[in-house]
Amino acid sequence: MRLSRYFLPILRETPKESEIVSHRLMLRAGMLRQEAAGIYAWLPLGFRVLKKIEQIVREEMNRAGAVELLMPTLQLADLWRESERYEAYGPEMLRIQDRHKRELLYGPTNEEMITEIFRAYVRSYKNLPLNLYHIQWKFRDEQRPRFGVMRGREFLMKDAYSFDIDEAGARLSYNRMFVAYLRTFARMGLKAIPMRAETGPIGGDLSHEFIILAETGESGVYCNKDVLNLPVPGEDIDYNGDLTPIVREWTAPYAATEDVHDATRFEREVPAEKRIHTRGIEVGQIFYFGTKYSVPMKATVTGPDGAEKPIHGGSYGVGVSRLVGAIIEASHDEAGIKWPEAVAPFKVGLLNLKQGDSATDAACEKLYRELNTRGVDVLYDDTDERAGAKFASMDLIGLPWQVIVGPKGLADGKVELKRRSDGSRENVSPADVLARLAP
Ligand code: 5CA
Repeated sequence: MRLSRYFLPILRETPKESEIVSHRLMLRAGMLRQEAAGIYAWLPLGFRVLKKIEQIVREEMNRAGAVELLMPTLQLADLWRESERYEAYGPEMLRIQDRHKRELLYGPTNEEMITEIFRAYVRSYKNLPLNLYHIQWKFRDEQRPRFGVMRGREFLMKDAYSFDIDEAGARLSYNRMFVAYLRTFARMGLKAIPMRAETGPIGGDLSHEFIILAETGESGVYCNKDVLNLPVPGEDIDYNGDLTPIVREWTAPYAATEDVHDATRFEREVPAEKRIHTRGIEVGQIFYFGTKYSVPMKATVTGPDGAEKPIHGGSYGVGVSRLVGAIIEASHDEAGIKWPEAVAPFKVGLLNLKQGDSATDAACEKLYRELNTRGVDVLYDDTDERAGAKFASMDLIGLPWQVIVGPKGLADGKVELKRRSDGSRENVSPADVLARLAP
């Protein structure tokens, strides 16, 4: 992509409405535009990151055996009356009427709808276990939308729903999602800690929140430092094998959100030097809620003995749009964002320091063409901004690599290769750039 043809409205000034660094950087880097409180337009750079995150989530869900579908954003109120959540959900639910005066709502979550789909088609335990998911916009009329995409009103969520014949089966499904979440967040360069958590309006008695430690997080959390160094399962993990040892290892060190924190246990189990009490960002939450929806909504299957049984369910959410902010909170410096390569909007920024100079233009065009041919995402700054402004913009938008092409270096056959994560720089030939960035 040529910057001169792109749409990247960078702000030089710090926008005053932003209270935390990720929100500030997303606005400054031209990723996001607020349209109403907690409702945002995703500008091209932000949209690229959102799609990268979504794709990682999708790949790890598929690997764990979940099946993707897509449910609508609007739902019928009557469906929620069946589970008795229509009144209970309260003012966070956005209620809408159509021209025929039918009551609709903009879905804050999809337990009811997926249960309705399940019961329409699945009759036998032989079709279980089943895990269906979608990645869809949700709406929650939060009392205090804030911190940009961290607590929005409209936000993108991945929500998966598991169906099993009994509790034992449902716990295996829960474990599969638990492990898939460890992998998902690690692939984004994050250390997400599973913590025991409250279940709130989703219900049930078994739940973990996946938390990124950060001072700017909204939840108070307590944990044992040991949990920060546990190994994340590799991509060869067998989801049909026994995952209990992994779940056990990850749930052995104390880790709990403040809602369920047990101070006596914390002090008894965790030596003083290993106690962490800080704040965190909840990037995902998983629930086992048994028959909470299947009983009132009559979602049953016939078991091996021929008897009808209500299915045991769980639901598993990831805050896809919140993750964009969470990753920035975890990875930035004074100059701007530092994208982990897996979620970066482009892998490389190519800077022409003297646009209009025939030698630098030719070298840049050649590199741009060759990188593109090899499938590397490049943002080529071919504008006639001065060098200082180009450096500042590139650091701000945080692409993992910068290739800096100026007349002085070129005279020696060299360009500069800068790594954004640690600021390290090397003078290399254009051929080496290709070898390094497009091996
Ligand atoms: N039905 C369940 C699991 S699918 C559910 O809705 N869980 S949830 O309420 O915990 O939401 C799942 C994830 O969505 C959260 O972990 C969080 O990362 C994200 N999320 C929730 N509310 C918001 C919000 N207002 N803005 C941005 N992300 C949010």
